[in-house]
Amino acid sequence: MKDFRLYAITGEEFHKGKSLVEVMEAAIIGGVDIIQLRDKKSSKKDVLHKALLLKDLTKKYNIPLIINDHIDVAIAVDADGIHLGQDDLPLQMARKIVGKEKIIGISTHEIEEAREAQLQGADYIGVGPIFATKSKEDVVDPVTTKYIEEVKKEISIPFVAIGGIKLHNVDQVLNAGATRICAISEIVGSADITKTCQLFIEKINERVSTR
Ligand code: 3NM
Repeated sequence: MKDFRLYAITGEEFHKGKSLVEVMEAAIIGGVDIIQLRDKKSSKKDVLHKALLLKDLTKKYNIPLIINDHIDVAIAVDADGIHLGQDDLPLQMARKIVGKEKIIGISTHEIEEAREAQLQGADYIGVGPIFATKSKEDVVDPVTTKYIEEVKKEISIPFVAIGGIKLHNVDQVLNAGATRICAISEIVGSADITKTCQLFIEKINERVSTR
């Protein structure tokens, strides 16, 4: 897959009245280069509707659209990939359904899960939650930046740090060796989404170019 730096996941509970497309477009303009539709509450029909809107948007800006969990929706709208948690369909089964061309991302919370995801052919892994987060239900305790260091040492597929990452603490995440950042609330809940993303990108570029 094409590399990315800033990954935004939808979180409509933070949108403050703005539309899904408005929020995600502001993020893309600010430098987000991959987006994920994550909706654990809506009906399948509503998720499909949102996926179609985001498919148009990501096509316009030529960036990948990833769908969380709903493999059928991902196929129906010809999204670029899917993202799965540890309790979703196992990677090998998902791969049978979506084929080799689609991106598959897996959430991992410990090194054993990261190893397994790599072994099974994940295209990237999520590494988190680095800090405490209220954006995900039943989330495990923060894994801290130590987990980034472990992954950095052992895992060769791309990884993206996630969970409680804000402009004020992203330096810690980058210092630990992450080169890709993912956020929900700090991006979609921001009063100035484009500016927030630009500041994230500046910080990522500062660190990553010196590595
Ligand atoms: N997955 P925020 S943490 C969706 O650790 C998600 O796998 C996580 O939201 C993981 O940026 C998380 O608002 C929530 O903390 C991220």
